[in-house]
Amino acid sequence: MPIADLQRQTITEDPPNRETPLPALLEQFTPNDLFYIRSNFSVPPIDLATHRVAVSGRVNAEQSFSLAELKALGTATEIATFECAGNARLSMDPVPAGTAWGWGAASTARFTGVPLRHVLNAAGPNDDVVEIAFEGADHGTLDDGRNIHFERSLPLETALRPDVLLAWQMNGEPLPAENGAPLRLVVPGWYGVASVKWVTHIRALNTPLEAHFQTERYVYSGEQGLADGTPVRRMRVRSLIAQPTDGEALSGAQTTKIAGVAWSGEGEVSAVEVSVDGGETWQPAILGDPPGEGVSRLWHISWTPNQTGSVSILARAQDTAGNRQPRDPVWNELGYGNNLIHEIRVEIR
Ligand SMILES: Nc1nc2c(c(=O)[nH]1)N[C@H]1C(S)=C(S)[C@@H](COP(=O)(O)O)O[C@H]1N2
Ligand SMILES: [Mo]
Repeated sequence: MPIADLQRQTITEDPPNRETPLPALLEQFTPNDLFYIRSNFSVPPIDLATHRVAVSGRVNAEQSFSLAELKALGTATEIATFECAGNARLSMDPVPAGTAWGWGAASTARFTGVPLRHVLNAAGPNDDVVEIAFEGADHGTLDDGRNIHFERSLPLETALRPDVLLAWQMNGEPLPAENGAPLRLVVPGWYGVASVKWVTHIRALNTPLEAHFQTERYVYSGEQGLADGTPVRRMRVRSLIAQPTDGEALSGAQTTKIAGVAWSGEGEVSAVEVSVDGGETWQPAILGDPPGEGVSRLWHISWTPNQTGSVSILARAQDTAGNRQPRDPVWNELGYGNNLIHEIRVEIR
């Protein structure tokens, strides 16, 4: 399908949650109008002209910055693949509560903004700082009645990484409203939740943040082999088949391309293997140029089906840290980090 005909699939309209159509992942950068959206609350109204970001807490000089003042601190561009930690939640058994993500809660873009460390250094964090907290303008009421803003924190050493940005541009365009305009955090390699949208307040803390979206959500609980409360951080290795798509009909005895993307937040993708017989046998895929750690890498194979009927295609990736994908979903209570091997079925006629 031509890219112009692709559309996001809306999972919920308000708050906006939308999946990227998988064929769009074959573009080096996911077009802005196809980038996935994950929001816990409604998109907050923000006056772009007067928007300021406050930096406070354990710093030498509390201050606030206009967008123009942030831009004057320096500009950098980073390519990042974002994935929601809840991606593929629907493939868990039983399906945990939470946004009903199929496979499309992932996208890649080029983000431009100021390295966060320049902003922090301008305020001068005190020696006792352990975390930096970020508050978004979005807010809402939880089931238990608490009215809160979206708030998350990063360990200080992560916040000071040179590739962590406060970004105002995505793929050379102003950040779309649903992706956090005018300013969002970008934490390459980490599950999307780290990349706080609509940032209004940055606080330097001398104790770890206790907040709903920090300690009650986006943590692994009830997963075998992991301590309860382990925070969701680096993206687990994953490969997705972008072409053909699940349920597509193909003509037999014709060569078709099976293509997709793979990434890992824990190393570089070192191999992708494809099976066209439901996982009995596997062949190595041809990998595209390495795009850098944490960024999605293209792969493909050519395939000439010599049978008719329903065929199951799978693709699995490995990374340089030795991580592989499980065939069966690994379950946890909140439905995070499910990097099981992607499987689709096609109909050969
Ligand atoms: N302020 C705010 N930031 C947020 C969220 C949110 O609900 N509010 N969702 C987080 C989650 S869970 C993800 S996966 C990413 C999604 O970014 P996107 O909507 O640009 O794809 O934003 C993160 N930042
Ligand atoms: Mo997410």
